[in-house]
Amino acid sequence: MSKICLTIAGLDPSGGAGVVADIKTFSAFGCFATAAITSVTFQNTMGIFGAVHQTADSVRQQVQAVIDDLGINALKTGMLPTAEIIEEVARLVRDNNLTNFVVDPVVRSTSGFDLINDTALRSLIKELFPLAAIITPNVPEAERISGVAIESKQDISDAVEVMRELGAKNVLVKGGHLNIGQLTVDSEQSKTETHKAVDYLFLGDDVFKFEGEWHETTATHGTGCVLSAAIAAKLALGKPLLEAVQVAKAFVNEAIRTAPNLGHGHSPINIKST
Ligand code: PXL
Repeated sequence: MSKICLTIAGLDPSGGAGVVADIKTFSAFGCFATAAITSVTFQNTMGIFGAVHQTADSVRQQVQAVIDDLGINALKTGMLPTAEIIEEVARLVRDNNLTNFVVDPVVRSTSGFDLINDTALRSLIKELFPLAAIITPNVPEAERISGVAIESKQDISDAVEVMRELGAKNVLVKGGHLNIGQLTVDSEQSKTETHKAVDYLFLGDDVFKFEGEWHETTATHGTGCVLSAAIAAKLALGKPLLEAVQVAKAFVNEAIRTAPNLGHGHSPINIKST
């Protein structure tokens, strides 16, 4: 029997981020994809030009229809633009005892468009953090949520401590934006600077470090969406959180490495079956 995954997120009509990216990711992992749309955005690889948000009632009816018929093995949230939608999602998760819940605390698009307002962000923290199996902020998101300016590993730990005080259980901080320069000495004894994309997973009392290769690329549109969807898919398949994150990280790395370079801005990444 297929495992059912649900994404509750925005529509990016150009297909790189939001529910389209999530659906492709769920399918790539062999799960059956379902989707509820929180906002119709107008965008392409160059930027976001506007959005029309759904009402809380629209989101409730979309999600409830899926729950009542198919059931859900795992879900993720992406763009949740209003406090009303967030409160409704929290009610749906609580009332239906939904588990394997991944919260991607989407704040801003790669191109700099605000995808949530301050009131809604406060509500997302209060309502959804305690319900989530894991939250997956990138560095700018972790900074905005925690109020900690992040420049080092210690800053990340401090930010995670604040996020845990705010109700988060497990936290994956995506360090792609951190760009930690590391001086290494190559075979010719000349110094070259290399970058690593380092993510930290705070899982219970443990911290796991994931070092991915750093891709000097602008093809990063939708990476956060795909990562959180991949984690949800593995949880739906019954895998533990650590394995889910490991596999999801490798999946995104490969998708960035083989990105198709479409459009004139930030290309989408290459979501394909494993
Ligand atoms: O990656 C954040 C994100 C989430 N959801 C939607 C988006 C974006 C970024 O562009 O468009 C719909």
